[in-house]
Amino acid sequence: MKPWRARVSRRSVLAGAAGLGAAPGLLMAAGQAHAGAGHRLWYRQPAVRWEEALPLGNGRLGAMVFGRVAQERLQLNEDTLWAGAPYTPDNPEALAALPEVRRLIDTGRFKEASDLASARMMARPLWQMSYGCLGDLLLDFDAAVAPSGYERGLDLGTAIASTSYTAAGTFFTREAFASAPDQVIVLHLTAQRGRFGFDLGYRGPRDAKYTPPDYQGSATEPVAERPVDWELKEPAVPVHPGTAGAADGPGAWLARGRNQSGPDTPPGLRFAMRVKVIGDGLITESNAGVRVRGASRITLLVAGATSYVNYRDVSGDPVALVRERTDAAARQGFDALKLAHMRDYRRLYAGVSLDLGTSAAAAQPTDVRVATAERADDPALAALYFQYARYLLIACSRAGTQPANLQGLWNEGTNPPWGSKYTININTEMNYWPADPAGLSGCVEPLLRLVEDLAVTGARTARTMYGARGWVAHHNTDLWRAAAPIDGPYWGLWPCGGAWLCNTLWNHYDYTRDPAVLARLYPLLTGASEFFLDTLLEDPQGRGLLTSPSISPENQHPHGSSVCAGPAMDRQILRDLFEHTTEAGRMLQRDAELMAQIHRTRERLAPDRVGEGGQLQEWLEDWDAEAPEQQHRHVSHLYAVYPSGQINVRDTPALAQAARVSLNARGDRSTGWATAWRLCLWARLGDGKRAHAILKGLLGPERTYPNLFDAHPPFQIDGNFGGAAGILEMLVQSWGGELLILPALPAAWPSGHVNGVKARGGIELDLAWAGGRATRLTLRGQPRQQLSLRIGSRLLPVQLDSRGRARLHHQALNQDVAS
Ligand code: FUC
Repeated sequence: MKPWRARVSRRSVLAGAAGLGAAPGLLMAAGQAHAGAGHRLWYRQPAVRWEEALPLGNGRLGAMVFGRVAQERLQLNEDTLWAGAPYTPDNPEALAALPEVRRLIDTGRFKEASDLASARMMARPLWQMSYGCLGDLLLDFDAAVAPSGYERGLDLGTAIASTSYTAAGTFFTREAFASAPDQVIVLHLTAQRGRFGFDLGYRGPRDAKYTPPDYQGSATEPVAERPVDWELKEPAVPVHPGTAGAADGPGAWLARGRNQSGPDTPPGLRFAMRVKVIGDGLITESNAGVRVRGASRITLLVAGATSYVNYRDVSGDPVALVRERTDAAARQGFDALKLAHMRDYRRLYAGVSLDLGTSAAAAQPTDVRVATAERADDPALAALYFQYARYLLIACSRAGTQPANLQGLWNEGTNPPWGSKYTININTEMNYWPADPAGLSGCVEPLLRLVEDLAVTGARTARTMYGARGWVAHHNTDLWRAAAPIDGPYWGLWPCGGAWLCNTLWNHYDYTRDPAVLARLYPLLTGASEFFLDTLLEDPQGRGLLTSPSISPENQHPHGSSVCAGPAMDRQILRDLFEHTTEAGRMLQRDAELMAQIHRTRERLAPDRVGEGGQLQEWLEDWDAEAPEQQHRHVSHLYAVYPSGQINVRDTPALAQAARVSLNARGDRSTGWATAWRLCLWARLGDGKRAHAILKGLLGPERTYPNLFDAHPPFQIDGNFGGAAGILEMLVQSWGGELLILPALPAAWPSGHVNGVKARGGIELDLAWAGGRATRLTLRGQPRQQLSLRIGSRLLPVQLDSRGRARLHHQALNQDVAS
């Protein structure tokens, strides 16, 4: 089998995109990359900044690939390498302070309530532990010559990153992927008509300075216009003090280290990274690294692990793991590893396609498309962004791994923004918004496991800090499943993080209708509900049951604090939580009395209110117009519109109109994730034009980095996932017992198709449209399953056939259109 063919036929390019048809070792030819543009990011220059490098991941192990010529850099991550050790942050003083904090809130002394909560009710330590990184592998090449025909890319169809160029008459290729079946990162290098050599070194976890929040990506410096430094090398500074490395058998090198300490918490984890080099040429190892000379074909196999077993057990043996994994991979060899990787990856990625039309911009390198996204008409970039989000979720959240954190899996140093933790007052939930609709139900399992852990740690928090049954989690958690309020009352004194996670998981159940998920969810839902049965308070003015103390996430009301009772979001989240719990109880025929109590409590939650300005009130009081930050990024009180469906254009038009007023006041542009939320909200409200305008801003250089990572800024992955959910929400929606076809289709996407996406009730669908009208709809579900389709203002009942299929053509879909 030839490892490389310079001329690639159209057929084999497509086969490459489709995965298994392609010969292992096959790369796309330079200049032909755009043939697979629907599934490919590509560039004409190496990555200088971290946000230009291309991410690989098998759910657990991640790498950022820079594709540099004089020195390749693989920046590594392992999803359990966090700071600290198992710890208990619950503050026993909180229980005594609770009645007084509530009393101060009741009497309008919000600032004093916040000060008292700050002194007595916050977690100890006040901050959670940060996610870290596994350091870098640096390959210093022995002959660096300015190349010609340079190209690098990431094929989403195969999850393989590639780099190719010619230098001094030699044609060089590199391919890299993160294998889930074999638990290694693989980097394969070849040379034709020449040979190469390199020195492989390792740089341990550093306190890398993360990109400052005012970084504007290619808005200020289009990457394509920057002079390319082919000689660029980063200094191989010594590995950090806690890390030691040594030769570890033929062609192998092993690093061992300890994690960082965290706030008031000693380091409790050991980690290991092993790289094994196989191939031709002379391969020699020393304690400094591995040296390769005179090679034409080399494969690097990289494994990383920590001693983390679960949030209370850190007794694992990472050295044994990385030795086993790299040695087993070496026995298989590159071609077998690549084939197994593609087979495994395609199982998750294939099956969902999206075509929103194309334009001249689609032939450009990805960084150029981002730079021009707000000006040029590039519908295919939206489709690429959607598929990239699917790629990213597969890469950072697989059954058995940690869930996607604030940066998914990818983080450069030991001091990431917001600790790269799990912020559960929006960000973690948003990470999973597209999972089920976009056909990736298989990626949700880590979130379910995280909530199972939180239900244990959060029960201790509920007992210790509130004297309550059930479990609670506030606005953040970490690898150690800390559940107490952190950072300060302004951000942390919010008891609904666990409840929102439960609602997110309920959606997962509702899309899949998997009884095993329902069974695991039930105790989590009842526990989350019980906490609120014990802690909800009667509003002194008789408006219903309220949470107290709480906040409307991170937004200050006009009375000197964010601390308050009964913000709209809490009441909305609890309405969903209680409904999901009783629905689960009913289906499983469990705990009838408890279910009746939960149902009665739900009825007594204070309802949503419309304020003087016609807006949906963010707080129980009509404070919105005087709140200091009118364009605040969080739109917490619009939770009821999206992701929930409590407020919608069909059943609650007056509240939906109030939500529009609130959204208009907040503005369309915000941080990355907050822009994506606005996109989802306008789509849910049926305004495709507005949603599309917001999407263009999200895809532009101020909110998207050259590697298509979302820019909060800095990089935060939630915007990628929220953006993908929003794109799909413009085409297909599933709420209120209906399946909505093209509910917010913008004029900019007159024709297209989306195949393999999901709707509630275990439905899969393929949809095509032309001239802004649906032309074909195929539904797959259970035999004889009944559905309500909404197409425009028309409701169309459909029953699937005995095989669980239905096909609707143009005529049935457009009966109201005069022919
Ligand atoms: C919440 C947001 C911030 C940021 C942080 C990680 O606190 O308000 O914008 O996304 O999470």
